[in-house]
Amino acid sequence: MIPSGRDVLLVIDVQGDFLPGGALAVSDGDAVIAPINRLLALFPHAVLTQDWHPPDHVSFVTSHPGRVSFETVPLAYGPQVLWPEHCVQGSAGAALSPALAADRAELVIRKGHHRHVDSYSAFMEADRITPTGLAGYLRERGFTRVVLCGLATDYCVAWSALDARAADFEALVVEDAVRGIDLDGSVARAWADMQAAGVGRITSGAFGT
Ligand code: VGL
Ligand code: ZN
Repeated sequence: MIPSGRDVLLVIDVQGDFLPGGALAVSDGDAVIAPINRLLALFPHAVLTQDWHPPDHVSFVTSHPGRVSFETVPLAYGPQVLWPEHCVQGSAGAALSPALAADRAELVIRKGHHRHVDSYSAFMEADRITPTGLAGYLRERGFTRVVLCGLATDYCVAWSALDARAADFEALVVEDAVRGIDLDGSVARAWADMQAAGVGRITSGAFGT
């Protein structure tokens, strides 16, 4: 399959803190970089995201004394997993991986920058009412299909894919170009939720000649 001018590659959160050695390292996370770089060379249009939190962000365990990482707490907008501090604005861990062939990307969306609201999704913050603006951008550019890859399968990739469908885009997740965090079966749940929402599953080898 050759990507068309209506296709956009959406590369989620390939940042130091999600890669081996990072503050919230995704197991085998660096394995996504080679297939993503191949896709970046093939797709005429690409958008990247960066998780981009203020130092006192509500998703950080350090903002909730007495709690531990990976615990879920109720917040005004719903349940929130507490994470180790990660992707703090301007920090080394928040930088895109230098191994990522990011130069041709046309837009970088930063998300999670509101102190009191998390944003796994590239489209909509966790309060489910604050848009990032990405849907409008993609629509105005004439894209109809979003091809997703990056980190992590069960959080930012899945939430972005589900919101792409909710915003009426076709959505495909590249299964060999994602890796998950997997808290209590969250990877299997994410794939089931995505399938139910009409998100397609594909391999990077399907793109090209
Ligand atoms: C992510 C947890 C917290 C992700 C971001 O990129 O999937 N996960 N912040
Ligand atoms: Zn985050």
